Amino acid sequence: MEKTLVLIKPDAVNNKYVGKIIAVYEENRFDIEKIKILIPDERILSDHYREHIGKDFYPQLIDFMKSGRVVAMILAKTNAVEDVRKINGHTDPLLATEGTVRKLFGTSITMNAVHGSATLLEAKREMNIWF
Ligand code: 3AN
Repeated sequence: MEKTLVLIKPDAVNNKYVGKIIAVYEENRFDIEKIKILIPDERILSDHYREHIGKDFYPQLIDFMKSGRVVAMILAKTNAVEDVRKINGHTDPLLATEGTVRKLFGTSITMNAVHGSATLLEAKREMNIWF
């Protein structure tokens, strides 16, 4: 079964959307293989977001991600990586399709509620970082 990493970000945890967001993945037939809640440190985040180091939004992104608790999950299903990306929606909640997690629960391009791995290779790399 294909696996991918999903993070529920501090904005969504603070807004008490964890249950609602997990329900969306379960309704889409994902199995929760692993789950934990943590406040990520700089080391985890700089590894996770290494492709963005040096970009103008990077400091803001890291400050936001370490500002509170994050729910990290490994979700499993056929075609898990692509399906999570579809369910999550566009990076910017304003541009996300109706019904997607980011449209429903995100508020800005930084506070966009969830992360899902971009590719199978990234999923393997990110699962090792968080679990
Ligand atoms: P996605 O999570 O949709 O794959 P990435 O990997 O391009 O998006 O970006 C990682 C995270 O960095 C996004 N989830 C978002 O929070 C933040 N981000 C990306 N682009 C911007 C931007 N232009 N301004 C602010 N934050 C951004």
